[in-house]
Amino acid sequence: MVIKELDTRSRLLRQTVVRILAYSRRGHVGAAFSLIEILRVLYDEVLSFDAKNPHWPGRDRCILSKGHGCLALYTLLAEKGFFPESELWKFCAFDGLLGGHPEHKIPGVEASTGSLGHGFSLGVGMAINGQYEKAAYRTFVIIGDGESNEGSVWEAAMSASKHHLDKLTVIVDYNKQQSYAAACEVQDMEPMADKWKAFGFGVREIDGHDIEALRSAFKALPFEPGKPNALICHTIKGKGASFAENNLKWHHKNKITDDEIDGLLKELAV
Ligand SMILES: Cc1ncc(C[n+]2csc(CCOP(=O)(O)OP(=O)(O)O)c2C)c(N)n1
Repeated sequence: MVIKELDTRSRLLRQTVVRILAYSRRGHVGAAFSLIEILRVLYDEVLSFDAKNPHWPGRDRCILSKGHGCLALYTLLAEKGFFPESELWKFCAFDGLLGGHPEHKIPGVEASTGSLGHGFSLGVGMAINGQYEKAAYRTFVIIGDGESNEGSVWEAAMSASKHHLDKLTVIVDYNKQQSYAAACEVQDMEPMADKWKAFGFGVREIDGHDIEALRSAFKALPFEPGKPNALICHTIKGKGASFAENNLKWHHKNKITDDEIDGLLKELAV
């Protein structure tokens, strides 16, 4: 799988994440950088939403189940106007809106996540509700490959397939890393695509940093009418900063230094 060079927009979004870090000095950098293109294409081109009316009933639902990647989500939500940009600079501050994991009270956040393995079940519930109400909205849930070790993910998958939830899409941020080891060493999820197929999903695999591939995958939904969708995105944890890529030390950072901030910004220069 060829991972393409990052374009200007992707670099600028990552720069915003780094500017947040310059205030907070902490955060899950690798998990956020892995996700930027997935969230960017969703919020720029795919999701229906009204940032000034976040609970609009017709909105598409989008849940970041791997909630520790929230620096990427907050960057997009602020840019779209769900809350003032100034909140970004108070990430994890006592007087700020944005904590280290997404909370439902934050405009644009559909579900509180961070305890891995729950977001997909919540999304299945929302999709069942949409089906029951014959609503047009779609539901998207982003999970991690490490998160997929949780049995609850697969209970949700069985239920999604039983109910033929073809307006539901699970997006797997498949960066092959966990918090403190390679995903295959902790609990290998291969064969990933075959697992989702066996659970009754229509499946597509793409490079999760390739904007065109993401666009065309979302346009192709549902992959197989009558089946829920699994979009497996091959990604790189820490994508965009060479020293952070696939480097477990960048899963979560405490006490980020000025030199580290400068190093990140240098690599993300446009
Ligand atoms: C139920 C639960 N167990 C453990 C953790 C601790 N934890 C936080 S991130 C993480 C790794 C997750 O890996 P993955 O889903 O692949 O996400 P990545 O950071 O690689 O994008 C773990 C185990 C947690 N948040 N929730």
